[in-house]
Amino acid sequence: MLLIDYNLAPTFEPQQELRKGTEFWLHKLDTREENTSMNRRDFPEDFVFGTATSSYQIEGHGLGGAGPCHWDSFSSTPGNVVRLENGARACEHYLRYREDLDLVAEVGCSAYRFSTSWARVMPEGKGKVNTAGLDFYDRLVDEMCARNLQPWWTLYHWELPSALADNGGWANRDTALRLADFAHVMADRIGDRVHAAAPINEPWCVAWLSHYLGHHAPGLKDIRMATRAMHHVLLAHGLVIEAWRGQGLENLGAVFNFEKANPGTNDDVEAAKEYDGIYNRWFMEAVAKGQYPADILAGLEPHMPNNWADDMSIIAQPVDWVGVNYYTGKRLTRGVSGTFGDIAELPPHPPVTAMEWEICADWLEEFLLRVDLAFDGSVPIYVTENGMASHSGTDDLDRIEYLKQHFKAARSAIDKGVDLRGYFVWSLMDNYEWSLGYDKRFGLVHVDFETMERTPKASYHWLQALLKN
Ligand code: GCO
Repeated sequence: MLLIDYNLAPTFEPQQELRKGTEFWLHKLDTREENTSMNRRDFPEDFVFGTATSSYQIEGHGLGGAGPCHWDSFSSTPGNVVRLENGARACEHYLRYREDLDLVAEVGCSAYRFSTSWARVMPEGKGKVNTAGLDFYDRLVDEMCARNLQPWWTLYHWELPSALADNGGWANRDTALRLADFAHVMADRIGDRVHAAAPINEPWCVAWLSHYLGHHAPGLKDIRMATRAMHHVLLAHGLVIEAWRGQGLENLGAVFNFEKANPGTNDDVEAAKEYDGIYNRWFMEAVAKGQYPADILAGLEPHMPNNWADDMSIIAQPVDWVGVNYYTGKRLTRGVSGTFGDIAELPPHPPVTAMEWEICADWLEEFLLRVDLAFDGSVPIYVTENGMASHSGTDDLDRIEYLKQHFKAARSAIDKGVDLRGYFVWSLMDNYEWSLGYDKRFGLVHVDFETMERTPKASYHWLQALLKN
């Protein structure tokens, strides 16, 4: 196995040659003809291909007796979400899940990554259960099994019940304990059929993005709340793993999101290192090694909850696999010199996606190698999310090219010895992209948000040809 010593200090890459702008990039391609350049046999036979979604983004939170969650109130507060859009209707997957699972099966995937809404199952976050909610997930899992799709379950993908938000949400340690209760109730019902499970989707988003940057619910910008959330979300991960093991569940993992931290200039190496520490190292090192990176802890320690170190053994329980959610990287500089966490982003280099996210498949390969190294090469890895938002409608040649490049990067990581076992495309269909509402379309399948009609895009057909080849 190739070992790379990242030494966790990013290096500055001068802008020798700007990658080509998206338009030029697209002109070069006739991706449909190039279909043959990649094929299913490039990956091991038992390699898992899947698509991913999350509950609040697709189900229609207004359906089926779900309780209010913090995304409902955050999105109804002006300035937080474009056009005050929310997930009340979303893709109406709650009603159309059979049709949606048909689409996953027909594209040729063998797995489907979904999440369970806490507020749908426990409208108050604890105690009384909404039977219709539990029944929904029971049917959903049955329908996956009926289509030979492995159910890949994420317990929590961000819709915190409002009753728990009222008590301080992730800044309150109690929320971690309550999540473990929810995990237990859910696993009692669907644990016998799920193929793999992870407690939390993207702890960085739950903590830093939502409590320090304020971009996601609850929209806080408070270092103390953020620090507590940084720890409690990991504690929740550990408590849920513990609860599930106690119930006999197997194949339990952790899903992290990663972003390449590039120094904007030669003077920005420290800023990039700090960004990398908060974003990439904090969560991964806590789970892999049971410790927080010292440079980041130095900034956060004054705000850490009492006796936090006692929780590290719960957090670092062994996992059976690690999920990598990867989309992009940033070019960073220091905002106010010397202030912890004050890091500014410089413009991305083209090509970029509709999110203005720089496209670079090499960084995916780098993270796959890095995660492998962090876990001492001992844990299977899955790409649990990767994909792009595009404005190109159903003729999404850009998405085909994006996926092709990233599949190749994944293949290359396997060649270098990474035990990569699967790849989930984000996302099955266009959906609610959080504070960016319904404009940012990540789907392999187009959704008309008026009629709810689903139309497979060119990328869907490309993937189908690849997987059935
Ligand atoms: C995330 C989430 C998804 C997003 C996707 C595109 O990474 O933010 O897992 O809910 O929709 O990543 O931003």
